[in-house]
Amino acid sequence: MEYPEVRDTDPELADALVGEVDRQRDTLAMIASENHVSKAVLEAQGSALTNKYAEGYPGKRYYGGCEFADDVEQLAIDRAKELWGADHVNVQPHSGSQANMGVYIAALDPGDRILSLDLTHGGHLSHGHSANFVGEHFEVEHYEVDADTGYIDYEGLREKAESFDPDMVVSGYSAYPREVEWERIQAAAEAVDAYHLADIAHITGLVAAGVHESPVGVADFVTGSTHKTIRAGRGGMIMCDEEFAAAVDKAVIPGMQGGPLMHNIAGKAVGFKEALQPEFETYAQRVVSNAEALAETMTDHGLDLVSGGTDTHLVLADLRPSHPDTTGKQVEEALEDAGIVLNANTVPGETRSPFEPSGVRAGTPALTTRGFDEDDLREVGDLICRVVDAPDDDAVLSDVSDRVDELTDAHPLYE
Ligand code: DSN
Repeated sequence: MEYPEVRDTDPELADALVGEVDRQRDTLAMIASENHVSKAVLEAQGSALTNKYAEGYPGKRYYGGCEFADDVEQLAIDRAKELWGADHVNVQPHSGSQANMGVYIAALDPGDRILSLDLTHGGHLSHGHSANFVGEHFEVEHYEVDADTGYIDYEGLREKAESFDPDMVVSGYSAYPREVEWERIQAAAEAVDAYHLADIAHITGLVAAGVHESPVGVADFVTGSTHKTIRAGRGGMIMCDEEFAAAVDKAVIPGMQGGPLMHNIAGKAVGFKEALQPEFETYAQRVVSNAEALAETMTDHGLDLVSGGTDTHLVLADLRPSHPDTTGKQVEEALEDAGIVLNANTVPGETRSPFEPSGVRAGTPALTTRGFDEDDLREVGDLICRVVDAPDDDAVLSDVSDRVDELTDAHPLYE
């Protein structure tokens, strides 16, 4: 990946592109929302479709010259339907947040009420944080995880739904390590005549592979991003029953977007085809077993994991019980120095600022793509714990960095 054309015209930019490929090759990508897409997905995203405007939908465009754009979008739609079993799929949202925006536009009026998980308990900005457009345009109330178990407090959710009387309940999370009980949330939403939006951004791949229960056919709307565990082109998508299809399509365009990013939709189509192959199920199972191995190692080392472990692709460690004087940010920065890239994260009952939170979140989708197995993840867990114990110890960071070099060499990327 040398980008010779870019180097010819813009060497400065080429340095950054090559630098990023090398960074990904030489470090362990453990940000739970990241993955390494295939070269085929990269190629599709870099195609001439970036030049094409195609407002509308396959067969009903506002512009001419859309025959190949139609083919590409239809392939993405058909493959998504097969992967997730949805009646209707819109693959045009530019991101997971915009997929959520599309659903709010389709189903709600400004000022309506949304009940969603608190951000510090694992939710997402686009589920109604006060600094987000959702918090500004809707009345938002939050449910939480149970303080003792770290699992969603389903009973508390049901009670909040009864007292708050929301128009929509949002489920699906960004930093929640456990299987979600979609049916219970659906029942709570139905009891107060609210819609249910399940945002499976993080677990699209796990759901497609049958490794996590699917909310499709349970919730009224299911949204997702397409580049996390599903490992396709970057962006978002909305799934729903036929009864909401017209409203969703109208919400996406003209409701909130103009021209779809056809090159990204091509990347989505390619990644979806890859995910339809039998190997993808094995991949998704390994993502989870690798996360379990990581969780066990961190727990054995004395770290406190929210909910005590994981059923998914991520772990969330609360540093306060074991390392009260160490923040997630310190750990994130020290680990990055040693070549392990994860993120500081707020934890349920957070007592610090979101800029210097008390937890760290780590995920296994990208390492699993590189071929890391459970033994590797046990070793990576050990390396992480060594840094958590001594984030300021240069000798430790240097040791860990050497071992990261060996691990990345043993699992090459984008050869
Ligand atoms: N930024 C993503 C994450 O890390 O969870 C969600 O949008």
